[in-house]
Amino acid sequence: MQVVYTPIHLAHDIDTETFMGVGVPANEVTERAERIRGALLADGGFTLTAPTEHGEAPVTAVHDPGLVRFLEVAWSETRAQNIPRAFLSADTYPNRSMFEGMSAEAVARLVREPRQIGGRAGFWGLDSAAPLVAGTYVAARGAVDVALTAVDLVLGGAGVGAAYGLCRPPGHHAARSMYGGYCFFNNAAIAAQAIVDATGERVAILDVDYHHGNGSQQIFWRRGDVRYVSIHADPDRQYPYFLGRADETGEGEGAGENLNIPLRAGVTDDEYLAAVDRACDALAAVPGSVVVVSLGFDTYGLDPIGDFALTTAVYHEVGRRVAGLGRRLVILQEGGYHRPSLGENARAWLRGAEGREFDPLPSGGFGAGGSVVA
Ligand code: OKP
Ligand code: ZN
Repeated sequence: MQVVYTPIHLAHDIDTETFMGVGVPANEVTERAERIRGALLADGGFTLTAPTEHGEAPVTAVHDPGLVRFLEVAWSETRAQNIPRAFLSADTYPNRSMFEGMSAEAVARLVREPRQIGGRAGFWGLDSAAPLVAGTYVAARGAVDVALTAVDLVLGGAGVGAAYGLCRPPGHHAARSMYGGYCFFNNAAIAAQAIVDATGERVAILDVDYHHGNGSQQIFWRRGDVRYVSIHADPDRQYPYFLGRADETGEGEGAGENLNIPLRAGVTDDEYLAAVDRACDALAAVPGSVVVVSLGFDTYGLDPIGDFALTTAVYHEVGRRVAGLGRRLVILQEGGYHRPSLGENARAWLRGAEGREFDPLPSGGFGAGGSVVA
């Protein structure tokens, strides 16, 4: 399988994030993508391909141009104001209650981007958990190019059945006009839109990251041409807290096109596979030839921010079942924060999707003595 990768992700180099106001070691770090790249190279069955530049048009097909402009200048604006900090996070968010009781006209007039960078970050941001540093914009654009190059490979007519985009930073929390949750641009949504535009077919997104992809859901909420199906931790106990429940099914043209499958803490391989089968039924019902997969490994039993109990073996089986849909697959990396297992879990999933056997490392999966395979 072809793996689209770029070292540009290294520019999004963060070591700290904030969690409930406290600085903590960052989860979404450069080592994640390097681990995966190392394990796939060591496997021998994967070929690394560099992305090609796709420009801004596919980004603004999905995102507000104002979000793009904000992300582009956010770091230099922060510098220009001599705000001493390792990364930018918002000062004030426009909480919905700030505008409570006002007419729609008043809200439309008053809710606008302020001038000060701490307010601008609040205007465009969901939370304080997506640290924005000097290289964030370049890396986020690079991740979009990775996703779109994976789309090119699959639509290219060379009979490619699946391609994997090693996107970093991830994307599924980013909405049309919002970044957050370690995500800046919604790689999977941009890919899905590009596939719709290129093929005129309906497209389905399967999101198997541990978290609900609120951004993908928002972008396609009223759309009849892109179905969003997600298996994730119940938002009653997990980020993003405010979306991801089973009764969110889409509206208008998109009514019935959004399927959320929230799961309890401690979910086992068997319970998870039952959810995958439900999701696959919903994907199989969509006419069209391509499925975009938002692939996360924060469902793994040892993940530091997840609470599922999945094993490496289940990823092979999930990949196998998803490939069993008989659709072309654009597989894009989202989360997964237990760094020692990331490479093996990705290798297992992608081998399953290719119809290759499960061949776990004798070390129990943590490969290369726990060091980054370069
Ligand atoms: C991004 B993706 C950890 C809080 C983390 C943000 C989670 C973003 C996950 N103490 N909050 O879906 O993997
Ligand atoms: Zn996640």
